[in-house]
Amino acid sequence: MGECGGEEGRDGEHASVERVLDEWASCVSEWLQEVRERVLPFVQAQVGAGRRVALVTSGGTRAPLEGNAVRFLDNFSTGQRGAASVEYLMAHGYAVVFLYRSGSAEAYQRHFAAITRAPAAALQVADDGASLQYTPADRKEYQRMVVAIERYGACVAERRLLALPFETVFEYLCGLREVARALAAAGRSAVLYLSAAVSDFYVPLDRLPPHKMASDGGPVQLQLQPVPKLLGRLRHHWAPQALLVSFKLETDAAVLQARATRALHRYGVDMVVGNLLHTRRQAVTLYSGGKQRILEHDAEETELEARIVDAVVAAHGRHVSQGSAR
Ligand code: 9Z3
Repeated sequence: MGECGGEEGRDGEHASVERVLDEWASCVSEWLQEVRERVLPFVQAQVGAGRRVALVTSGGTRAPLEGNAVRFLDNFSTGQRGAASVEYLMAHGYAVVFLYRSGSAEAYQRHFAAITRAPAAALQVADDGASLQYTPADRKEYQRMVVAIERYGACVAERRLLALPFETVFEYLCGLREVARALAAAGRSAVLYLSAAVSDFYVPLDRLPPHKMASDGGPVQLQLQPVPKLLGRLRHHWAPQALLVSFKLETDAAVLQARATRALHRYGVDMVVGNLLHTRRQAVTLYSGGKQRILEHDAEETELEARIVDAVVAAHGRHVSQGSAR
């Protein structure tokens, strides 16, 4: 998967990365304008209130294969990691910008799914006709939902969560630049927590067939372009003072080790959270400052994301105090 992305390797690529993003930005201008209008006042309000602010990216990106797209190149991710992490960051007092793939898991609301999955017998229209009664089958699930509803209500009232849904890899990368630049105002109080699963490849917009590709003309050949690498832009240009936490997903443990270490050294990432596709719910490895630490899911009641967020918040505390000691 893409390095959401890495440092541009050669001189002169900086300008070309920005040019590619500018081109995409003009294609998603309405969406981006809305992001801009919402994110700037949000960040200013949080900085004014003296809060730490996190950007959490979540879910998979999608790249269209046609102009009027019926087919897409999509990245696997349920959004569970990102959505859960938002909740734990909020519990630590952070304000959060949640840039997530529409339709993937949402912070707090993921716990309400018990209602939509409930059998008809568990749902009844109340006597007043204006509300629903829900009889839970699973007590623990119900309690988690009640807590989530209360916390969701509190974070809406406190205006500490800004949720921005995206669809395509173009929206994601342009949105990432926009939000990161806005977060620069928070200096070292900002965290970039990049758990979205980002496509490595896309078909350039001017090479997309305008209409649905015919299936009766034999094999179709696709030429995929690599997605520009953005970690270097984030680190050195867009939000240089923020704590930068990137995620790495691989299917081979040796490759994971090599690529996670490379992201630290080559791109100046503060922490890499490494995981393997099939064990990502059981364990992650944290790589930071030449050290490695394995976090395991060891208690039924505690999500692994709570432990990841604890480690990130501790690292962020050190990051903030190193800044004030300068
Ligand atoms: C991750 O590694 C996330 O932990 C998962 C979470 C996507 C595995 P779920 O959403 O899964 O809970 O189902 N995210 C980063 C994936 C990615 O694309 N990483 C890039 C890479 O590996 C770096 S940005 O090259």
